[in-house]
Amino acid sequence: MYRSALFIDLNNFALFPTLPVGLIVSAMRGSEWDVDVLSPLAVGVPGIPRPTRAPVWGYWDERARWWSATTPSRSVRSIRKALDTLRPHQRDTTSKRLMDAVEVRLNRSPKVVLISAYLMYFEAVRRICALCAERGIPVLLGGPAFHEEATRREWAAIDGLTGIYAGEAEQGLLEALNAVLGRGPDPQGLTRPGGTDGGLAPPAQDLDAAAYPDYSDFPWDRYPNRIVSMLTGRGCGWGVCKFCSDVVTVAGRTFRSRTLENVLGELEFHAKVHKTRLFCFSDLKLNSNLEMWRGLHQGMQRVVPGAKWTCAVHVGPREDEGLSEEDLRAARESGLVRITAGFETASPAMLNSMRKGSRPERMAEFLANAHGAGISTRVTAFTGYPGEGPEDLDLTTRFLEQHGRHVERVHLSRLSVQAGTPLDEEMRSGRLEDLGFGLMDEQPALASIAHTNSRTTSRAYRKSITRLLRAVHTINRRPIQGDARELEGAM
Ligand code: B12
Ligand code: SF4
Repeated sequence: MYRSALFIDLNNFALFPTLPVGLIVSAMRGSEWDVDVLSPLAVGVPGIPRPTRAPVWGYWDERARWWSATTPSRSVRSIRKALDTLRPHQRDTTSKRLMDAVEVRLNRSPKVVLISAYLMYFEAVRRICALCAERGIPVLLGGPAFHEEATRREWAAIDGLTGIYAGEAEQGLLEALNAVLGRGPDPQGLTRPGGTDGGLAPPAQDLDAAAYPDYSDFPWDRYPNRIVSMLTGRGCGWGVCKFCSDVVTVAGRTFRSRTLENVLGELEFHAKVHKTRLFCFSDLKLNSNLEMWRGLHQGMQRVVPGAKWTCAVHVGPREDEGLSEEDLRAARESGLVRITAGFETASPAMLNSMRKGSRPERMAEFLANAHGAGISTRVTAFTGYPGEGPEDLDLTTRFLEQHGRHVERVHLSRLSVQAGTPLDEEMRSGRLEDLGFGLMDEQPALASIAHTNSRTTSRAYRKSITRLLRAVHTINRRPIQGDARELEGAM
């Protein structure tokens, strides 16, 4: 039978099965493919630990990380890079344990190997391709971040790789499979080594047409809780933040939504099949489609009694964002125990410059309402946007000090410029040079661009950063509300 495939899921996230892999496997089985799924966790490779409560020394750890990442000293940066490669997750995806497991599966002679990978898994993919090349087995690679031609070019040079599919699998997967097996023409989105670039496949349109993801191959006994990842749509209803790489990825382009009935049907299906009532919605912003958002509040407990769930929302500029006190109470009653919002900063000037569409006072109101409704809140924020000065950081610090009682977790990171974003274009145009912001090093294989930001090296800026890190640490040291604990770290 030529329809036998090995699917290697490199996205080793230890809390729940990988949604895109479940979707693809389901589509292949529906087309009579015999698929063997290899999940690293199933063969004992631990996943990336997700952040939970900050340890006592967390503040000092964060200070050291911030300093080593922003110092102009190239030697410190390269030591940091070297230390990064020693982190356990980097070792694990290329570990002997995983490669041995790959060899065992390859010895069953699949006709094709599929790999789903984030860009940080280059080395693992290279090794797997080498093993496949020894046996003459074609390899089809896909993942969220193959949207840039320069990235595909770097990856297409991997020995033993037959093709990279840049697109949502619902749109062209079976054609791509036939093509790498030499049984059909190359569809749009399929890039071949040494050939011309295959571009990007168009975004999938009829999302209801896809079969529900098949999670039966994942190591359920190794997850701490039985969480199912759900997706009601693709892209983000706002979609214009200049730094946002989510809306330029293959599945993030343009906003599309499933129907409520289709989503409720899937919730009911997973609850029965996997005996669970815990759900993590991976939508970029679940309140993009208010009909879906409010429909979930009304329908959730009907289809899954006792359901608990978590999601991310945008506290944006629309008059009705679905986040009123009443909405959030309804959400809580439907089982929403933890909510995440992209806060980014409390500086109105920075928010405008990013085109974030949020206002600090609206964010404060949202946090108070969510907390008041009994929902555990988490916000994401980052420093280092072009033009940001100590006064902007101080606004964020003051906001967290003032409203911190309504926030349970803050995920604070440093800006990273991702290829294909409006910020990337702005930086390349030289328009940010006056702000001391410029390109340092292109990393096409990672779709990432290292940058310099001279403003972050001033004494005043560094002082403001330490105050901000302290405010974040104070929040992250607190224990989390009981009800949300089962979903802590899922996002
Ligand atoms: C939900 C999510 C998570 C969740 C769940 C992840 C999981 N493994 O299930 C959590 C919070 C755990 C998470 C963690 C991380 N994530 Co994440 N995450 C997302 C998010 C928001 C949605 C992912 C998703 O479900 N998309 C919907 C599905 C349907 O789309 P998809 O994954 O692209 O898959 C489609 C196509 O790519 C294609 N496809 C995929 N694989 C294959 C394989 C083949 C053979 C073929 C033909 C096609 C194909 O078909 C799929 C179906 O349509 C994306 C943002 C985004 N825009 O995608 C980031 C994103 C995927 N994450 C990213 C990152 C960096 C991370 C972390 C490393 C962050 C961190 N530092 O901790 C970790 C690492 C997790 C890991 N790899 O083990 C990056 C990856 C970028 C990259 N360079 O590759 C993204 C794109 C965000 C971003 N813009 O930077 N993440
Ligand atoms: S609201 Fe969030 S997902 Fe939407 S464009 Fe902005 S950063 Fe991206």
